[in-house]
Amino acid sequence: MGEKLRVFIKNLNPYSCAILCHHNADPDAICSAYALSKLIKKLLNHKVEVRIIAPEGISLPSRRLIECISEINIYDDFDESDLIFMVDTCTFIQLGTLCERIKSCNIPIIVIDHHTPHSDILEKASLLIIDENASSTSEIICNIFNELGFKIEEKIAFALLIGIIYDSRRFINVSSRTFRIVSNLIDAGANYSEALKLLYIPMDISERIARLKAAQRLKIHRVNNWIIITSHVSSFEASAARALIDLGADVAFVAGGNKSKLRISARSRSSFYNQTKIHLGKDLMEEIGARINGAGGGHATAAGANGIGDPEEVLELCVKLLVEKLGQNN
Ligand SMILES: [Mn+2]
Repeated sequence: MGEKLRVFIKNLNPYSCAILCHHNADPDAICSAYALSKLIKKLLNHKVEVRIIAPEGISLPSRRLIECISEINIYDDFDESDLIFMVDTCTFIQLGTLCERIKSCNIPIIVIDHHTPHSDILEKASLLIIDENASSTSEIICNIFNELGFKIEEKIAFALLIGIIYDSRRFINVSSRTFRIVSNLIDAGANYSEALKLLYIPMDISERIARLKAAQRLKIHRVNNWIIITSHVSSFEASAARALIDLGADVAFVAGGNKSKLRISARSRSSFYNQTKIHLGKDLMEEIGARINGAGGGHATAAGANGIGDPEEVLELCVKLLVEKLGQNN
């Protein structure tokens, strides 16, 4: 992959490059774009201008990131250039306001991504560097540095580490290959705890209070060996339900809003779903939604319903329904 990229860039010999990120660019997009900008400069013998462009802005964690790595400059508009890169972006639609312009331009486009490319990209791109087994686009950029024998400097290593941590959601579902790359980045000077600190976004005080109130008001229902928790808050019910799972519940139902605008948030531990096969969306919240003159649904372990009703009564109904489902399982 690295060699193909090197040959392509050397042959084209661009004097200006644009690296496009998807709209609301996340740390993986920003960090891979930053490292790629350094790589392009290493590949060419002359001075090349490289601009990182994030149409429609960047995400909150990305904003914290560029405050910390002050070298990263982000532009929001596209100027003519000799070569376009698209990183972490698998369809032109993700380019937001730049979509049509890029789609119809005559500039060569190189796509570097870890998502399955959309057909519009397959048709238009001059070179595709796709690795769907990679944890992140940052991981692919690391591989390219290594394949081409370029040293990864401390700042670049730090950025790439952040991209990998962010996209792998702190190393959930990664291969041994990712760990080897991360170990090399840390050896190159990237500070792991600094990277974690940078990605940590403190929770808003009202959300923390909602979580604490949910804990203060919780009711414990023990069914077989399952711990089912109900509680109510005025807002942040989804966050509160997640917090109750962290506290030790197997299933948590938290009501939010009020009688005329009731919201129920349901969460379960994945072990609960694996053992009982009770799908919170299909088996519970769809029915709860219908019973409270509203609608409900969601995923197996995270679901919700909206409607009308007394919070306490509806929570009781949730537990009753769940107990029935558990009974059917026995
Ligand atoms: Mn990504």
